[in-house]
Amino acid sequence: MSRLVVISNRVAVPSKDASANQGGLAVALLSALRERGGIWFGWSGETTEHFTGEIHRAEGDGVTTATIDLEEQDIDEYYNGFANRTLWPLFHYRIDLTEFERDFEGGYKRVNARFADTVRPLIGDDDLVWVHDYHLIPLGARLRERGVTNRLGFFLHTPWPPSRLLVSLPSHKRLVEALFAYDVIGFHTEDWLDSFHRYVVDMMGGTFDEDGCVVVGSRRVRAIVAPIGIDTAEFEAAAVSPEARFTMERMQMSSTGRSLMVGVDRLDYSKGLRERFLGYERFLHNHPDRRGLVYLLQVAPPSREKVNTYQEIRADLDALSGRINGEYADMDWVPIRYVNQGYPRPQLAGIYRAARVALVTPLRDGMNLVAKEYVAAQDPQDPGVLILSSFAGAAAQMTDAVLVNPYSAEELADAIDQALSMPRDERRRRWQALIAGVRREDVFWWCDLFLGELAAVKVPVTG
Ligand code: GDG
Repeated sequence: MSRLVVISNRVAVPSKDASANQGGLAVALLSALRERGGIWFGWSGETTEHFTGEIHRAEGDGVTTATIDLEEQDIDEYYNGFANRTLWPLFHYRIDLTEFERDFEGGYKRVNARFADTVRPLIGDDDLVWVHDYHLIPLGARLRERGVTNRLGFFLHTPWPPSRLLVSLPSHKRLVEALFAYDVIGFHTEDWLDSFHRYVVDMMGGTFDEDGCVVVGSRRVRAIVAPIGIDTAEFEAAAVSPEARFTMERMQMSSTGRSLMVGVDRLDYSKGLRERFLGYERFLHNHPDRRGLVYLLQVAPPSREKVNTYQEIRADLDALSGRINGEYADMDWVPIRYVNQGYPRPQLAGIYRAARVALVTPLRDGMNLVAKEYVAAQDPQDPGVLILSSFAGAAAQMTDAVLVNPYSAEELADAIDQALSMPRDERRRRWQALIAGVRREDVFWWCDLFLGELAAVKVPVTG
């Protein structure tokens, strides 16, 4: 079995501590690395005055990580710039928030070249190389230029936007051409894959060969759908752990007789928090009889705080939650508990289990793992209801959720009413269908699917 080299912007630190805040992706990649041997390479999260390319190696729990420090300017232009001010909003259909700065692009190119220079000597002849996410799209091409002939895979964790949006990026052609350095490219859904194929056919004259690979000139690439899952078994166990039980009791004690609805999202405009609050406000307006009997706990740990739009959304949500609470709260009830901190995973599992309803309503999301975690954490005898945006990648698999258009306050209000009134039989029927999928297509399945495709590439591309 070939060794694996995983490359992503940040590297997960291996840990045996179950309460460590490790998501499913980290768990799956670490387990693949343990099984195959290899290295996980990325940015250390630290800055340095002058980039040296010095590699910090660490061994832990059977996995080797290798990280590099970047300069302040790199982080401004590459991470806070091109990745999170240009590509992230553009890939989430938000041209209005997309910033087009040449400097950002310069930084993006420079950091991808720095990654290529430093990781190159760590790649052995037969290694599978798996690059992750929009931060590192050109990395494959930079590695090819440095003589890497290995099988190279790329997985995009975000949506792939329709061509009409993508072309607003001045360098869109170069970005897509760079993807042809990879052998396999993975997307979460058919929708994102279709948008990619359409771009390649319409804008680059691409065709398909007999194996279903897309061909442009002398280059061909296999683009596949590989929907990511969670570590379902681990999450189901976490939901009945003593820590989760304790959390549930704490939640129940603080809200006797009231139904909890939960939202858990990084504080990000793509997650539809503003629209969710407005939908909930509409629900309270439309259903005076329900006031005081339900509350929304929104967990929203801040992210990307150096980017202006993230500071703005934070201020906006502070004001909006304050306004809704001011309008509807009573002496013994507050409709929204809005919390800007994260919780350890077992506590999170307890919160999910205590919640009668989950509101997972992003305006656009590559997949959305919270939807799957919520399902995994439910009590099979008395499960809660998942309200899920049709615009999350997860909606393609989770068709037994209550699917909504997150832009419509009325639709959200109706969905909340439907979820709170749903009889136990229907809740169980929907949940059983959902959990079957979440168990079958877990994160290990996803990892095997992608690596299986990559390992099956017959002749590694040369040069
Ligand atoms: C990107 C794509 C795609 C959140 N709050 C806490 C906490 N979290 C964890 C959740 C979940 C993870 O963060 C968020 O994952 P999502 O999938 O919802 O969203 P992104 O961060 O935007 O991830 C997304 C994903 O990549 C994988 O491909 O699904 O579409 O945008 O696991 O539980 N974890 C803990 N405490 C918190 O308070 N421990």
